[in-house]
Amino acid sequence: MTPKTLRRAVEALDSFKVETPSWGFADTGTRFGKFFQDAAAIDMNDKLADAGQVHALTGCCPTVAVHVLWDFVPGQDPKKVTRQARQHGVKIGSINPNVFQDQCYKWGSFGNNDPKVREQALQHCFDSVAIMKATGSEYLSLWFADGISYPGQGSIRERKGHFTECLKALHKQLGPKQTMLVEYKPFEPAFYATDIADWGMACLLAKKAGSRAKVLVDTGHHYTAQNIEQIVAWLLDEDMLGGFHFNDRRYADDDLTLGSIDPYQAFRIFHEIHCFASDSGRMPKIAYMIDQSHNEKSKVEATIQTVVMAQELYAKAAIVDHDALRRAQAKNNVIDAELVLKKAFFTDVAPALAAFRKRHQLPADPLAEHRRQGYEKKAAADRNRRRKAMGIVRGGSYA
Ligand code: PSV
Ligand code: MN
Repeated sequence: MTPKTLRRAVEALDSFKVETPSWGFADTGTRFGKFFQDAAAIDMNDKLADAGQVHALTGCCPTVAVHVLWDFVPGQDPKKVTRQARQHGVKIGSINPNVFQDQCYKWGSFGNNDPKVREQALQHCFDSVAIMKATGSEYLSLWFADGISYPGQGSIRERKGHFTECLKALHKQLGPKQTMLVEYKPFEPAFYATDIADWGMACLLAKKAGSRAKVLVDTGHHYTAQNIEQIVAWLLDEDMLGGFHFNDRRYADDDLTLGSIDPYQAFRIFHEIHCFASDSGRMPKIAYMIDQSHNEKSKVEATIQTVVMAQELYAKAAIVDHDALRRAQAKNNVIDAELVLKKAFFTDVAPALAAFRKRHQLPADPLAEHRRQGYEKKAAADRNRRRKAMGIVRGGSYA
């Protein structure tokens, strides 16, 4: 790296934060079964401890995304959770309402044709805004499992109307510093017409809801050949990009570690953001989050691996020579323009990561340090002992 690119990359790393998901530390599975890990978090305190460990080692994950029904059992005091988070050196980040697992949502939540169910879903989201206020969270992150699985099953336009009304009502509850993120997904669990299937639908709904509603791009929620960075560029240009859920995929919403399949794609996404910042003179406010649930990899290790990969790709994208790119583009010099991107992508940014870690008194190799500390072994022993004391028996089929 040159002194100039080194400085640019370290500056970029200084401002880059990525949120970890509480659900990424707990036992999880596929719809065919669950495989348990001894070190998996049992409760909220464990999840926050794991998130704290990732932040302590990487210095870039100060907040934790929480899922309301998975993390906040009814009657639980959000202030207590906020205190627990602080004890583990992190803060509560995005609040994710859960309007998809209760039996009443069989036919949808905001898209349901029963006004009582829509009301129930709205009330849950209002309660989630109250949790935001109690925990000091800035983001309400909305994902809906709504949709229909067969042609003719429901009125697509009527469902769109219900979504518009509910999102508008929800937006009215937000405080001036709170943002509502609308996530889209083309498939699963509905398989014919998901109500918010793509970025265009999410963008239209967010615009109708109000100025504090933005789009959330989950990198796993696209068709295989889709050009995600183009979507990102359009959303940036419309001032509608609010956040990301990072993961990698080969086929569908596979929840693979970021960069494990296509690191160049994540680089190209980050490049669009840095390029927008360089053209407009302002770095947009974007909530970067991870949305991965690992079954085969150790959860904390996989999270550290993801964070380090995100930092690396973000730093590479930060050193793209925008002037050279513009010059090549102006002359329609396709090869040179492409090579500007390739040059940054293939630059070894290890010196920038080392400088960032040194400057923040972080371990030189977060994963190696995590292993050296024996965190996982200790967590497994403690959590197994507590499971035994609580009479939690795991095993068998999907639980
Ligand atoms: C849905 O697939 C999703 O991406 C949503 O963001 C959920 O909140 C999350 O996964 C749960 O893992
Ligand atoms: Mn997601």
